[in-house]
Amino acid sequence: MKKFTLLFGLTLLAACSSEDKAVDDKIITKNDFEALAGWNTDPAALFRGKAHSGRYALKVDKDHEFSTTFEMALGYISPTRVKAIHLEAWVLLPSDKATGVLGVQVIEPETGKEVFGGGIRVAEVVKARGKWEKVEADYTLPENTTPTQRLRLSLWRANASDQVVIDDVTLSVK
Ligand SMILES: [Ca+2]
Repeated sequence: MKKFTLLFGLTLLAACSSEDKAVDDKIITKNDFEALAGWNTDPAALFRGKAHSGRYALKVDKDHEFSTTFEMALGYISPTRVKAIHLEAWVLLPSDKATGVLGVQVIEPETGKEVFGGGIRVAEVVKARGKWEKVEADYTLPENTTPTQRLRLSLWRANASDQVVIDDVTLSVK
């Protein structure tokens, strides 16, 4: 019986870990921003209140032109070339004065030169005001990217005079 239990446990463990791995392989970053405040991140750069998950989210407003930024070398994301990516996030626009872009870029590490740029113009996609809404988009990356070039994701205020809030962001390899 003891042997059986052990075997069953091991099988279960193996099943769980292989399943987790299948999911993790595709995800580049997934953030609910709950554990970010104070970890080298100015708490004032985060939204604190009724977030989509928990009480923290990412924001831009009249005092914050860009949000805290995700950045990672393409070669670190995947040993093979990243051909396309999928972005999804939850957005809260309090009013029509909230615009902003959830932007994706590939940049040269030394010069910061943009080799690819895309993004979701949230006010054009999100219909509701004062309510969380999901947005998503796919991007095909250029064929000549190199492993040292960096994938960057951030929220930009554009010409918003009201705050733009995003939560539960997932960026994955498509
Ligand atoms: Ca959150």
